[in-house]
Amino acid sequence: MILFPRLYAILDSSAHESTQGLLAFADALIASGCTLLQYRNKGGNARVMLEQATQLRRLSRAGVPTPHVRLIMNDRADLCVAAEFDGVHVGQDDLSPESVRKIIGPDRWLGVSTHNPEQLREADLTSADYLAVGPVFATSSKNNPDPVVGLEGVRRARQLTRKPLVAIGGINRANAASAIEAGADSVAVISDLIRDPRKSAEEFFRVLR
Ligand code: 3NM
Repeated sequence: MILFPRLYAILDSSAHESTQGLLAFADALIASGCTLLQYRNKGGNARVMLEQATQLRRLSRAGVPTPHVRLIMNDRADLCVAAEFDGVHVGQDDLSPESVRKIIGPDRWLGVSTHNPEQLREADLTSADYLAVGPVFATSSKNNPDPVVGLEGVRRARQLTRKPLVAIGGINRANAASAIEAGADSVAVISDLIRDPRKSAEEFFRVLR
């Protein structure tokens, strides 16, 4: 069983105007102690993705000897390997967990998004290292989100798996603790980190202790 960080920061390329902005955002998160970051780029230009991912990898290895920073690639197993990332996160419409596992090998992390108990049960049977459940609350960061599952959805998910469970969707500093109390091991966040990542991450760590 892996020790899962409480805060899972998502770097969504659409929230940043430039690669420099994205890197500065990642730098601030790492400086505040964030050790698990996902690179998400639904724009889908593979060359841009690989370039940004490679720079993120370089950044995460530079500077002061911080604890190992894990970088997870959204959707793309090929780019995960190419950019020397630590794992892949897939949704229900991406490559299957087993196909991804063949590409990334046994050691990298594999995460799977689920939106209802049936999907969670199915994902629990795969080699996924962690499962996500959401959207817990309303979110404006995802196109066509599934119906909100609420804290009840987190509680239910907790009963269905022993894998690390990540709550996602509309999580902010005010409600993060409730997601953990409902059984999540970690919260994944886009919006509530964007304005002031350092301050926000520090506050997340405070409420998630
Ligand atoms: N996946 P925010 S909700 C990327 O339900 C993503 O699987 C979701 O962004 C799911 O923290 C979501 O801004 C968006 O709500 C999370």
